[in-house]
Amino acid sequence: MKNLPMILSVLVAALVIGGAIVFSQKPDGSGQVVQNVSMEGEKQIIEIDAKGGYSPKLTTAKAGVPTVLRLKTNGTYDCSSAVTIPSIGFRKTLDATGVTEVEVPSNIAQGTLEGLCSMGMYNFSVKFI
Ligand SMILES: [Cu+2]
Repeated sequence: MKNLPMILSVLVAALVIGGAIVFSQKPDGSGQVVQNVSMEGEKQIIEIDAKGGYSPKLTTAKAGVPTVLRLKTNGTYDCSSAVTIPSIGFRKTLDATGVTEVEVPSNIAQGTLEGLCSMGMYNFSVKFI
C-alpha cells in the first residue's frame, strides 16, 4: 500500500473541512433556527437578548397565552438596554447585565408585539399566531 499516507491525509483533510463546516453553522447566525420560546407551567416564556440590538429580531409564539418576555442583557452598554414596548406601555432602562421579565397578558399576546430601543434604531417583534 504505497498510497496509504496519501489516503490518510485526504481523510484527515476531509474531517477537518467537515468539522469546520459543522462548527461554523451558528444556530442564531441568521435568525432562523432559534429556540427562544418555551413553556414554564402555564406561561409562555420568550427570551430575547439585548446587546447591540435584539436577538432574535423576530419571534413566533402562540397567541392568547399568558406570556413573559425575558429580556437579557450581558455587558450591554449600548442603547438596546433602553427598551420600549409601546403596546403595553413598557419603558425601562435595563441593567447592563441581568434579566428583566415583562408580563404580556393573554389578551395582549395577539397579533404582533413590537419592541424598540429608546432611539428607535433597533427593534424586535413577536408574532403571535
Ligand atoms: Cu437605539
